[in-house]
Amino acid sequence: MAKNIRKPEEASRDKASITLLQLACDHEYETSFSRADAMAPCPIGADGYCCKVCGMGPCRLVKEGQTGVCGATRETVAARNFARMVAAGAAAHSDHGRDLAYTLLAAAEGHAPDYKVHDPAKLREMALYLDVEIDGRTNEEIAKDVALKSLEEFGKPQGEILYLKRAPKKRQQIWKELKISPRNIDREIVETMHRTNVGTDQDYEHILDQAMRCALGDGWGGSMLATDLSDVLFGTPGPVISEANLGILKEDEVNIIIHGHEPTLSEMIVAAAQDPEMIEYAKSKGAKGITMGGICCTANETLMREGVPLAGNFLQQELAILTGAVDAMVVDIQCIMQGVVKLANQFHTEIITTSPKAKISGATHIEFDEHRALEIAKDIVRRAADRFPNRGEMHIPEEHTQLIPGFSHEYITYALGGFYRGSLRPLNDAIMSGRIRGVVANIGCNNPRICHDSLHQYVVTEFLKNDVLVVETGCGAIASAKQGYMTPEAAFEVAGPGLREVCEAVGMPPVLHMGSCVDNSRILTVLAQMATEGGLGDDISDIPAVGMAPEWMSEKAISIGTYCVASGAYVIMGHSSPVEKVTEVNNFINEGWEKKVGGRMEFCNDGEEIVRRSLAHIDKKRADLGLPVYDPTKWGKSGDWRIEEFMELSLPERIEAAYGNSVK
Ligand code: NFS
Repeated sequence: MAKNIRKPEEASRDKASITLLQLACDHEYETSFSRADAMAPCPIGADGYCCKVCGMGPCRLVKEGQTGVCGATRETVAARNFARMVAAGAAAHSDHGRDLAYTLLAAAEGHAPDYKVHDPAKLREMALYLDVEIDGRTNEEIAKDVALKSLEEFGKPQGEILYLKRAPKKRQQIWKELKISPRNIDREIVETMHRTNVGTDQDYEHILDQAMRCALGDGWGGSMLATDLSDVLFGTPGPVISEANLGILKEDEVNIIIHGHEPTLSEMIVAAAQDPEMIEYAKSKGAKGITMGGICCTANETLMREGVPLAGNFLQQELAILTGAVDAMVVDIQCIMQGVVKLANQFHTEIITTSPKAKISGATHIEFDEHRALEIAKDIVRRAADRFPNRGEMHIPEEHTQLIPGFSHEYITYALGGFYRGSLRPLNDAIMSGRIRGVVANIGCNNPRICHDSLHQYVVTEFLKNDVLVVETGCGAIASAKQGYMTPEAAFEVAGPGLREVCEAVGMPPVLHMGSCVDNSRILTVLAQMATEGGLGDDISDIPAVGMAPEWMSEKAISIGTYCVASGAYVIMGHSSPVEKVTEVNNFINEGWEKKVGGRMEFCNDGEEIVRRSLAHIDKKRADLGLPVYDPTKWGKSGDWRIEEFMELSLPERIEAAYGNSVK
């Protein structure tokens, strides 16, 4: 048994999770929290000193100046390990994008009757970037070519990724000069693996430049295509009302959790669960209906488009099973803990794997086939209903919070500028005037080495108080949703005076949910548009903005962080650095990269310090742009939120409050 077992309230900040962690302690159920307590991280690997790229090792470079059997230095080893993390993360995001392109192709060719083009406007926008002819052609004809062109982006023999031209001109020039413009998505991943193979690229700076090129192929390639293709197939998100946290599960309904990343099957399960025939079937098993809930980025995908409630983020996948109320957990790819199967065996829950790429020993495998998607989805829903009568004791937590997600970049420009002149101008103006001090993109995972949701919740609260607009994706977004920060009302309660005025004028929450982790490409698009809109410089690196993944755990987060840096952003990763102890490499990814691309990556696990560094960066960028010094006392004197207070005043006092001049 581990010596340092954390109490539930030390392991999570989320009340629903704390309740279930107490249950796990009482009944000795194993979770990622208890496994993390029981096993300290390997110190050699954690410091970046472990090399296992060949059979002469693994080499443990624990002494200063020590090299591997081949002579590789600590710097080479740490840079190789880092670059391989980027390659794995980029591969995961991008392969997800590729599958969506195949789905669009099948739909366009009539082989996948359950899918169609949902957003023809987005399809046409994609066509423009991918050089696909649109005049006089049907949606299906365009969709077929868009799918084929998208697939070419993964392996075309010549040229560069076409979406790079969505970046500001200056940024494209920087990439060109540094020779880090990705040529195609797969090639940069393969080349990173090649160069980090034993005896190949052995100059840490050169390896890390390739890591940036590989990551750019993710951000401006695989992920951006994944986002666009999902929008084309399932619709570009706009605001919807939904709820977050495990309290969305229902005692008297069949509860199905969809978990993983791809929207392809989960969208079908959502459709199947609404089918009257399926609802009748659930009733025949004694349930009153069917409830769907999402975990991880599948949750974000179906939330953004269909309003499917968020059951929780990464660290809540096992906790969902502990409720005893989940009849089936349907998973596809990425961020699915193998531990869910062992735990589910102690409950009535069935774990169903669906991806041809991902099986888990002990789980039921029902392979997804896009050609008969709805039929498979209905089978899965029936299986879940069949489990309903087997339920034992249930422990559904009370917590569930309202939220309004759906902030695609298209919707943000519409909300700010209207239908006919959609624009980011009001956002740039608000930043220029100082009403909004800057923007933070808070993204990424949970990590059981960190008190669950604690850093997400702390930093976001502080940013809002300091008039920083927060945009979010992934599990960070789910943390804020559970905290109640994704309703317009939250602006009245937490936001500083300037940000509150903007949120009130637009009717938007102070924290904008922009989707899943591949949808960080939406954030790149917003930043690129802000840079070209005018007034905030002419490149992403000029904007008073910071990106962060304070509770990161996945290699995907390292890829995201790296492409944000290569795009010019200051990025703070929380938790620990995989290269922290290798000073040269650690310095290179902040100072070295800053000299090259204007962005830098730092690792910091102290919430206060993350906030301090972020605000200092935002204020410095404001000063560099010649913008007024941030002064919260200038704002907050207008707005509907003051009406009640206003109505209690006498007429002269009202005039004074409104116009600032005294009337006697
Ligand atoms: Ni992103 Fe999504 Fe969550 Fe982290 Fe995993 S779900 S792709 S990797 S854990 S945010």
